[in-house]
Amino acid sequence: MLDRKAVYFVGYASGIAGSDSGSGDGPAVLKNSSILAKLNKKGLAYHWEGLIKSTNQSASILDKITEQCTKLAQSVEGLCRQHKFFMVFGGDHSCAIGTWSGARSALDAEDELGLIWIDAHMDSHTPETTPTGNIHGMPLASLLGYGDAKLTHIMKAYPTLKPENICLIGVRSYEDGEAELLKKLNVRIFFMDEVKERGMEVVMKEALSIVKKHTSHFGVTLDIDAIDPADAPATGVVESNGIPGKDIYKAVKMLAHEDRLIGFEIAEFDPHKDKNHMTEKLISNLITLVTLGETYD
Ligand SMILES: [Mn+2]
Repeated sequence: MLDRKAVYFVGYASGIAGSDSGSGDGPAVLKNSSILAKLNKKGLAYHWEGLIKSTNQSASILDKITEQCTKLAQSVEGLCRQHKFFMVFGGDHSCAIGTWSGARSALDAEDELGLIWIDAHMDSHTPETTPTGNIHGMPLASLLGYGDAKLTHIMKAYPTLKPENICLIGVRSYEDGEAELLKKLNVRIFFMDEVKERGMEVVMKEALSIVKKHTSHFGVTLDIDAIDPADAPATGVVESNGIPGKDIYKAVKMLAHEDRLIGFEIAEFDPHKDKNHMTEKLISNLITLVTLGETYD
C-alpha cells in the first residue's frame, strides 16, 4: 500500500469547462487555507505539486482544456510512477480527463484502471448530445472513449477506462443522451434513490467490488455536488436531495484501507459559494479520512 502519511496535491485551477467559473479559484483557496494548514498536526504531511492552468490566452476552450488536462495527466502519471499517493483538486470536473488519463498511463498496458464516480450528474455527454456545450458535462464519456479525439486521447491508452470497471454513485440529474450512452455500455449507476434505500455503506461496498474485479488499481472522483447542499453548499450546479455529509464520510473512510486505491480527486469546489467555510472543512475531513481513516475535527 502506498504511504498515505505523505500525500501529493495537484490543483486544476480552472473553471472554464462549466458555466460558472468560480470553481477555478478552488485550488488556490485550499492552498492558502488555514484549515488545511492544520492537517500537519494530525500527522499528515502534504505537498503541493502546483496549480495547473492553461497559459494560452487566445486558444479555444477545447484547446485550453486539452492543454490543462495534458499537464495534469503528466503530473499525476509522474506521481504514480514514484508510488506517491495523489489528490487532485478542481476546478471544474473536466480535471477528471487529465487525472485518470495520467493514472492509467502509469499502469502496465495489460492492466486496467477502475473508477468510482460520485456525482449528482452523469458527466457523460458527447459533443453530439450536450444541451449546453459545456465540457464539464463530458469527462466520463471522454474517458470511456466517446467525444472529441483531443480529449479521448490525452495520453496513449485508449480508451482510458472500460465500462465494466467503473460505476457512478449519487446520480439524480441527467439528460437522455448521456443516460442512453451509459445504458448502452451497461455501466452500473447507483442512483440517489438506491443510495437512500440501501444506505451509502452497502452501496460503496458493492461499488468497490465492481471497480476492483478486473483491475490492478482504482481511483475515486468526487464531485462536490453529489453531497447534499445543506452540508456542502460550495458548488456551481447545486442539486438538492444529495448524499448527507456524514454518509460521504463513512464512504471515504472505507477507502482508507484499500491498498489498490491509486489516488483521489475532488472537483467543482466553488469557494465563492461556501458558507462559514463549511465545504472547506468538509474537504479537510475527506483528506484525513482517505489518508488516515479519521476525520480532522
Ligand atoms: Mn461532475
